[in-house]
Amino acid sequence: MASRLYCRCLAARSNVWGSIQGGRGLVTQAATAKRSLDEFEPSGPRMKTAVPGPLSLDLQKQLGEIQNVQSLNFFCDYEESRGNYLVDVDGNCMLDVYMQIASIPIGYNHPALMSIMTNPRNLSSFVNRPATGMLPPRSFTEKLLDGLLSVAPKGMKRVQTMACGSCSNENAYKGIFIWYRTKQRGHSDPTPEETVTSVINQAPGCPDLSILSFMGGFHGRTLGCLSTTHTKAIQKLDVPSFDWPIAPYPKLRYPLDQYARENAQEESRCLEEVEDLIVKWEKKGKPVAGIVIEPIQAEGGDNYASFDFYRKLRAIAKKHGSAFLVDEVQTGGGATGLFWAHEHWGLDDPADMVSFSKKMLTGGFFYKDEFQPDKPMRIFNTWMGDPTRNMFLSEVLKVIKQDNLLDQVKRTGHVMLNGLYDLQARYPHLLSRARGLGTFCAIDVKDEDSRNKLILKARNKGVVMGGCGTQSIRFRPALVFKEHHAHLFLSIFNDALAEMK
Ligand code: PSZ
Repeated sequence: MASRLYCRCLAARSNVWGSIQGGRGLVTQAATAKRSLDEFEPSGPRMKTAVPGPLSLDLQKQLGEIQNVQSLNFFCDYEESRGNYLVDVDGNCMLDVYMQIASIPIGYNHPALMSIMTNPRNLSSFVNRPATGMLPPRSFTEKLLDGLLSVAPKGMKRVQTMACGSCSNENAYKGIFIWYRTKQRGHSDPTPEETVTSVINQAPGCPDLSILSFMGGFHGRTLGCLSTTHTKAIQKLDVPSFDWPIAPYPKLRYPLDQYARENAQEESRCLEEVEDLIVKWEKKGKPVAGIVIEPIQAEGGDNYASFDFYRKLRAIAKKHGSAFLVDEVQTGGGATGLFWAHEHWGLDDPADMVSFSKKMLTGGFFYKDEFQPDKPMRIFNTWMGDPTRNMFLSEVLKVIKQDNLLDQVKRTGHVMLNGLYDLQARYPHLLSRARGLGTFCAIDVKDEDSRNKLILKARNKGVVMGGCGTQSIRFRPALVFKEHHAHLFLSIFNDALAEMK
């Protein structure tokens, strides 16, 4: 199936690329009728310079004149990048197991996505970005049904698109607060006092409600979300914050089977603390309207809790009348082997809201019926997403289905995790705590400095990886990352490890 798809799309695309690019790059490949992912992309990394190379450094200097470039790694050549391989401006071709911070679902320049761009019937969608809350295009509902709602988590038939992960969570929180106040009042009509005070940031119009979050969680950097983000000081420093409760997230000891009893106790301790905090904040006059949590704390260091922990947390939210919001911005879209990571938990009582972005290509959140405000423009902004992103997502979902990519993820994830176990046995002084679900894997390095060195070493050997937490390396390949890519990655990673002192 995969080969047929690539063949068809490349052929369809070749003319357009030919006229735009004068026969360079992708067109040359189309002309020779490459038939599969393996043929579409390079057979392995190809390094010409250290990374960043001279051209990257030059461009970085230029950009540095107009903005902060301290987070910049290197400049990329997206036209030349293919599948699992990212090419930089110096012509280095690298196997990408980080994929733009976990946000590329089916690899670079996937023909199915290129064909959306080259279809002349889609032109007006790209040229005229609509205010979808007021003036959506004809196909808007159909595309949502065909795309996002075809993968809606259990218990949810409604979805609101947004631009990015932060604004998805930000609006989900607002939906929770509106739901909570409507529930408290018994209806949604404000008193005259509420109406007046809301405009001047005072109670009762702006009530003291809270969202409970977890230490080590990351939910975005906008002002509301930032109050629920607790990863690094640099993300929070100097910015005012809400006084909202922060619960401890379980710190599990590895290997898990060896510490089953201790870990279960640790999870119970955290759940007790959640209940205590809910009671405390209620007493303080800032009731917990909602609980937000990631299925795996990603930015915070790929921290896991058991499925049982999450089921119990869901029950606690219900017991106290708090909404339960699962942030699947980083975990959603298939990388854990199921489309949504929280499906692994086997909840009887579904979550109330699920937010997404990254691999879903559009931000947004699914929600239960009762979380829909009954008045217009309570959850609203200019674009509320982008219909062209929904078009891309529909294609991605087709490819996931046609090419059985979730099974692929499970198979590759198996190779990755076993390979990481082997490496940690071979380099016990450097590596520990290999962990993962599907290809959503991570490993710890002995300290932050060694972790950073290892990432740079591997990059110069042709593998792009990312860090998370204080000393972890996280793996976030695309869903088209196959077993042979995993073997290749493990071998290069091994070479980098062998050179570490
Ligand atoms: O440093 C940063 O701002 C980063 S690096 C990776 C992310 C943010 N991830 C974004 C993210 C996320 O992982 C979870 C679980 N929730 C929300 C967000 C925010 O999404 P964006 O970045 O699209 O606003």
